[in-house]
Amino acid sequence: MPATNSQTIVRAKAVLAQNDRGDYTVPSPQLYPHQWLWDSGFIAIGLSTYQPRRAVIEIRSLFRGQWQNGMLPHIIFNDATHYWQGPRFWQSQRSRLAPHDVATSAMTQPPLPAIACLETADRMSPPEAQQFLKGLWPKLVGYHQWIYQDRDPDGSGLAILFHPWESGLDNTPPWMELLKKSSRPYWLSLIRQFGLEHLLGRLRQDTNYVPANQRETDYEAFMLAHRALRYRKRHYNSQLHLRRSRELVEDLTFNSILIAANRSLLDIATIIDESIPPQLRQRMMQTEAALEELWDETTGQYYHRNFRTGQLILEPSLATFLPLFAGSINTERARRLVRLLAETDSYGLPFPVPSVPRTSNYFSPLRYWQGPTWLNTNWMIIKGLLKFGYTAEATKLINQSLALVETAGFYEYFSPIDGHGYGINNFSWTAALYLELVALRQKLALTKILTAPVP
Ligand code: 9WN
Repeated sequence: MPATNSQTIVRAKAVLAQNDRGDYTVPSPQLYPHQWLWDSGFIAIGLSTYQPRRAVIEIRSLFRGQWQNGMLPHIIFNDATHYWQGPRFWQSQRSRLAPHDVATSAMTQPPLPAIACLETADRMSPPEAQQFLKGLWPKLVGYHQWIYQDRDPDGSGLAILFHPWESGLDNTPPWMELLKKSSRPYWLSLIRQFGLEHLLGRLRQDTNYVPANQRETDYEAFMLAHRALRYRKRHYNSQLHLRRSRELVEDLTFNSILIAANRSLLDIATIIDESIPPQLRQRMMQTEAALEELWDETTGQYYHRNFRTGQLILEPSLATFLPLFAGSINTERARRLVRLLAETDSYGLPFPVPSVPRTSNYFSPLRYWQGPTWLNTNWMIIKGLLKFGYTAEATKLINQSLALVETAGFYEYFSPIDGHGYGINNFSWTAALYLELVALRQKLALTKILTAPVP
């Protein structure tokens, strides 16, 4: 029996309270016991629906981890030891740019902060919002400047990612296709050749909490770790890594979110009467134009691009819909994406939106970013549909997303085939975005009433 909307609201707030560590919220006390960058963005958006001041604290605490060059790392560690890729794995002190008082990872994640700041400020009184946004302004600008200086050295407008962890969609097929063809340590190749991947599995901690068939494969997990260690070996010298690494990706997820974040930054500038440094503004415009280079006319979809070869990685994933969230694409492309979203053999499954279309060889309804439906990507697609005026489609997806949680619980992800919950339960962004989607549905309903013609 599905829970009612009001019961689930109460439970969502309880999940967030349980996972609250005072200044920030852990995604899951068992599986992810530290602070993550884009998680805290989504969590703040959910918190802002009923506790905007707590949302402000959530966002501010992300900047504890900011590196001297402006980078926001994807994880800020506390002293919890049961995360296998923790401070000892990263050793952020290998870089002189890392903060001294807190251990962090050494890569970023999709740039949610400006988006979360704007969403939160929208739910605060104007003077409080001004104070909050003004306080964070230099740090936010510093982060966006870092993205361009460090990750777009040739000035193409598209940010280059070093690792799929930076995209937030760890084992997404476009990255896995690239890494499959990449160089790997000889021991990993031998293990694969002799079918001994299960031995690697014993070294993992994530599978203590979630069945192995719902996470990335052992081989994928160790490929990901290996790639991070390569960067560590270079002491997180990004210039060196850009020169030497072959696996560099102009990632569609990251760049679409970057455009949305840049647009939020522009709005924040207007609210607090600040101006964006001219060079940054110019790069921001370039990203919007350059995103179109990731479009493939034949298949009518957007893709990731291999930075080294300049070729699109023609491996489908739900990232194709995120240019809607960016808001910068033309209406004809938006129309084609909306049509694709409804295709019942690929994305229009009973519990949408799957992270990979059913037609893909990678598709598995319960394996992490290779099939399941996630609430954060649904939220971005919903916002994208609204940006292009597809209110009926957005409302339908809001209802489907809320029903998923009401029926299955606060799981990390859900089967797009039968709606079952998988991954860890009581996952923070599922709870937070449930609350956000309830608020969004109310707002849409109100707008409909207010704009209806008077009889
Ligand atoms: C590695 C915390 C994070 C999310 C990512 C998700 C997963 C970590 C992991 O969990 O990644 O960063 O251990 O697998 O893929 O999107 O931010 O919820």
